[in-house]
Amino acid sequence: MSLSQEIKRKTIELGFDLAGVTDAAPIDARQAEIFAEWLKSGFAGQMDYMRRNLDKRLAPARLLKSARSVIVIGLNYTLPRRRPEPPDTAGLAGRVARYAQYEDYHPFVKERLSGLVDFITSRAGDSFGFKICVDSAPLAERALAVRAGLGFIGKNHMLINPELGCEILLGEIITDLELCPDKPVAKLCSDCTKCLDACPTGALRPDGQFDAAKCINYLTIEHHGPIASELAQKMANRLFGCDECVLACPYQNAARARGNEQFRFYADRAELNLEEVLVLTEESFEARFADSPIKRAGLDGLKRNAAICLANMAAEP
Ligand code: B12
Ligand code: SF4
Ligand code: SF4
Repeated sequence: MSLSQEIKRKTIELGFDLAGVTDAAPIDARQAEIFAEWLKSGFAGQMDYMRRNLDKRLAPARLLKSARSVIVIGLNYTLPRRRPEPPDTAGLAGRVARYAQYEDYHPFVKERLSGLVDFITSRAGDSFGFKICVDSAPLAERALAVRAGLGFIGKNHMLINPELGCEILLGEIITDLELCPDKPVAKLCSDCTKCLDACPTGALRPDGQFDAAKCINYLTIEHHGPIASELAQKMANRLFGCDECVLACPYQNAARARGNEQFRFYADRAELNLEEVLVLTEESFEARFADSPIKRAGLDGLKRNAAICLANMAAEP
C-alpha cells in the first residue's frame, strides 16, 4: 500500500468521513478570478479578513514554502438520525444552524489532524514539513477539496459529495511530502434550482454569484451592528445561522447520518429560548457556549439576533 493510501485509510480510522489528496499548485485562474470578483462586488460585507492575505488564500505554498501536497479531509455533520427532542421553548424558539448543534469543530478537527501527523511521522520519519488548517487559515478550502476529489461545488456554493451531501466540514494538512493526487469528481446540479428558490434573502443570486452580505449566516454571526430591516425580517426566527440552501438540496436529502459518535451533539442547542438569550450575562454566555460555534456571534450579536427574532414573531399574522 502506498503512503497516500495508508494516510487516507488512517484518516477514516481517525473518524473523518472523506479524505483526498491534491498537489500544492495555486488554485486555477478561473477560481482566483471568481474570488477577486466576489471581493470587488462587496459581497464579503464586513468580513475584512477575507481581503487580507489573498496571495496565501490562492496558493498553499504561501502558507508552507516547501509545500508539495495537500491532504483534505471531510467530516460529516448531518444530524444523528436518533436524537433527543430539544427542550420546550414555550413558543419562543430561536433556531440554530445544524453545524452549531455540535461541539465547535475547529479544535475537534485540529486534534485529529494532529493524530494524522503522528501517524505520518511513524511511517515517513519526522523530517517532513506540515501545516494544519481548519477554516480560519487563509486558504481556499472548497477549491482544494474539489481538486482532491471530495466533491463538486453546487449552485448553493457548497462542496457536495455525491454520497454524503453538503453537510461536510473541511480541514487540511499542507505538507512537503510528495503524495499521489486524487481525481476531481464530475457531478453537477444540471437544471435544478431548489437551493436558489429556498434562499430567504436572495444571497444565492441568479447570476451564480454569492452575496454573502445578504446571507443569514453572515448577518447573524459575522456582521457587527444593526441589521437592515428588510433583511432582518427575512431572518424569521433564525437566531444563529441558516441551513435552507443545504436542506433543499436533493444530494443532502439522500445523505447518510453522521458517522462519528465522538463529534459531540447537543440536542439542547437546536433551539434556544429567545427570552433566556436576552438575559444572558457575559459569564453565563461564556459558560454555556464555551465549546460551541455559537460563541463566534458574541453576546451582543446573539442578543441583537434574539430581539429581531422576537420582533418577527410578534409581527406574524
Ligand atoms: C467566509 C466564509 C463564509 C461566509 C461566506 C460564504 C461564501 N459562500 O463565500 C459566510 C459567513 C456567509 C459562510 C456561511 C457558511 N459557511 Co462558511 N466559510 C467561509 C470561509 C472562511 C471562506 C469562504 C470563501 O473563501 N468565500 C469566498 C468565495 C468566493 O469562495 P468559495 O465560496 O469557497 O468559492 C471558491 C470555490 O468554491 C471555487 N468555486 C466557486 N464556484 C465554483 C464553481 C465550480 C464549478 C468550481 C469547480 C469551483 C467553484 O472558487 C471560489 C474561489 O476559490 C470558509 C473556510 C475557508 N477557509 O475556505 C468557510 C466554509 C466555506 N464554510 C463552511 C460552512 C459549513 C458554512 C455554512 C454551511 C455554515 C452553516 N450554516 O452551517 C454556510 C453556508 C453558506 C453557503 N451557502 O455558502 C464550510 C463549507 C463546507 C462545504 N461543504 O462546502 C467551510 C469550508 C468551512 C470548513 N472548514 O468546513 N461562510
Ligand atoms: S445559508 Fe440561508 S441565507 Fe445563506 S445562502 Fe443559504 S439559504 Fe441563503
Ligand atoms: S439544490 Fe439543486 S441546484 Fe442547488 S446545489 Fe443542490 S443539486 Fe445543485
